[in-house]
Amino acid sequence: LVLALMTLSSPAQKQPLASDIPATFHEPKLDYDYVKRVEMVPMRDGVKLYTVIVIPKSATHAPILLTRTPYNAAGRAARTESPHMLDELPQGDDVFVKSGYIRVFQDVRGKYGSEGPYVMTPPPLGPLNASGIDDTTDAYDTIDWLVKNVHEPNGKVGMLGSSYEGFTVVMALLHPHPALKVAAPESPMVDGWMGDDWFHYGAFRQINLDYFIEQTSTRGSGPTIPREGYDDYSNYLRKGSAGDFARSGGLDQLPFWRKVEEHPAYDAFWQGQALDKLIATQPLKVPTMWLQGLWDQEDMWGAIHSYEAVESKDTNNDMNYLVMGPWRHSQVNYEGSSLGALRWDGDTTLQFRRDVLLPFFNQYLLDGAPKADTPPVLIYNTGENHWDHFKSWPLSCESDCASKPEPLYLTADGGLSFQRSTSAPAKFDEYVSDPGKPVPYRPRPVFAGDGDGWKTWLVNDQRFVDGRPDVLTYISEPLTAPLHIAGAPEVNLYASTSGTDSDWVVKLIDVYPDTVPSQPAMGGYELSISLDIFRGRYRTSFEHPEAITPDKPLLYKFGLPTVNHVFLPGHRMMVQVQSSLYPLYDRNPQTFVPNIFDAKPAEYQKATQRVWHTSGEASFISLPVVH
Ligand code: PG9
Repeated sequence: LVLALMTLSSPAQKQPLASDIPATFHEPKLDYDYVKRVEMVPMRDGVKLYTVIVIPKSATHAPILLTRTPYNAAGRAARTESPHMLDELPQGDDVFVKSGYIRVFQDVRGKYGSEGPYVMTPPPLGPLNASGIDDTTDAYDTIDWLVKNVHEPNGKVGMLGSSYEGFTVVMALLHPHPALKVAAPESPMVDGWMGDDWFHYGAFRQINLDYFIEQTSTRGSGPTIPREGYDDYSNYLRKGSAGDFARSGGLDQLPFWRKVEEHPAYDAFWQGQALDKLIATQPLKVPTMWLQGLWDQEDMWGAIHSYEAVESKDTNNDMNYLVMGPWRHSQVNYEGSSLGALRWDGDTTLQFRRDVLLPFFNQYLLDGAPKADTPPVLIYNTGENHWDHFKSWPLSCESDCASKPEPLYLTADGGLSFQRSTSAPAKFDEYVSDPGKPVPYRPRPVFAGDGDGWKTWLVNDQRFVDGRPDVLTYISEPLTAPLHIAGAPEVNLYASTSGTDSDWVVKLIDVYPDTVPSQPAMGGYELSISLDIFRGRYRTSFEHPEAITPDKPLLYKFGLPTVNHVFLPGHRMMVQVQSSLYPLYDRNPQTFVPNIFDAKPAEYQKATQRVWHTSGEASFISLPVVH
């Protein structure tokens, strides 16, 4: 009995709970139609890059399609967890998956799984980079490893990728590996100062401060700058200059932001990494299809300027190709039957990927594939709603084009005319630009998390600012015949400011008829087909900014983004002029200061802005009209 009582009162023997997580777990992948391998691929300096290789199980003698990314190779190769390669890989890979390609994504050095230091879009080897390593050597070493170490391939590699991934394609082209047979830089970041992500003609795209912190505060994906409110228009305004906003988010700890802050002008730092200039120093060695959207809200400069820079060296017309679709940034890899309120004739991105991109890649990569019937230039006609095939581009230019541009004058009565007026009723039109109330670039509230609002802002109905006292509007009579423009319109704005610095924004707009029976909501729509901003201090030199002489009409001459557009009968042409696009671009204080990033609150001053019509100073847009 005593023994029994002792047993009952002693504490129970402890039994640890068995873990529900086994020591190892193997996903049954027998029914998968692909195999995914991860390799750390060694570069010439010993640094290893994280590389995901997705191989169709049916692959024999297959080509490789390579993308080098700062956006997480593992994630890029895992859209869903699916046994089917078509679902697993990004939507835009569809045509390549169906054709049996091996797909490779690789983290650039320093991001996600890759070793080494990360540098934002690192400058090519040369005066700005003495390390012996850049994205050209990394692409070269990667391709070399892939063709030697992946067992199933046919030794041929194609590269493609959009935006930053497009930048890595262009870098690979500077000194391509012999196995790189074809390339498609999609909306590549090429010149961060002139017109891609960071600046446009010197005006800073301050919303990228979030990108700097996301990309460079950590190896993976970092935070964004905390906001006080929902509307970024107010959030940025409250902070002051872009520099103040950056400092409030702790960006002064980030070397890339400090580089940008130290180089607000187009000095050797930016010139030395402008890839359109570098790629044009020698003929292309790899057939290359430059492509971008006609409303590309991030990288509007890179593809078209690179294409134009190398075209004269493409003497046999068989290396340099241009594609411009009716797309937002990177839309080529998604669905393409609409953009904002605009509806296209079918899924334009799939049409392009299936009928143009794939045959082009197949020609160079698939053993025995037929020669593709690739048009040298393929551009969507955004007015008539169809693809146009051209032999060369542009169709209208000052020399070597069948048509010459024509000046479209901003007339004193708020009109537009191809005729220069001999007696203008007023010398100028004027407005007051108040940096305390900048013109929004899209309707407020500007919520940073609203991805769709960002992706479609370039096609917003511009009636949301038309009529503001700080926006000038010039409009033509309704057209009686179609008017085709094909090329880059050029702004020739004779303007004065009462300040000593100023931004000038010019929009070329297609105004729809008052009623559009097929799509009633488009009645009277003001569709911007080309717009840009120019920072006045760079009027005479992008490298050496100068204060503007107050109240003196001066010429501001700059190219607008390329268009292929027909203004249809019944439509009207419109030009709007304003001095801010906020908060996408930081405010010009309108007082000349050494560095706008450091402008003090008292330096932000109202200015009276005038657009001139007098005979020696008649403002016009040079329109690339096609006859
Ligand atoms: N437009 C983005 C980017 C490119 C290059 C540098 C920084 C940002 C992108 O979509 O990748």
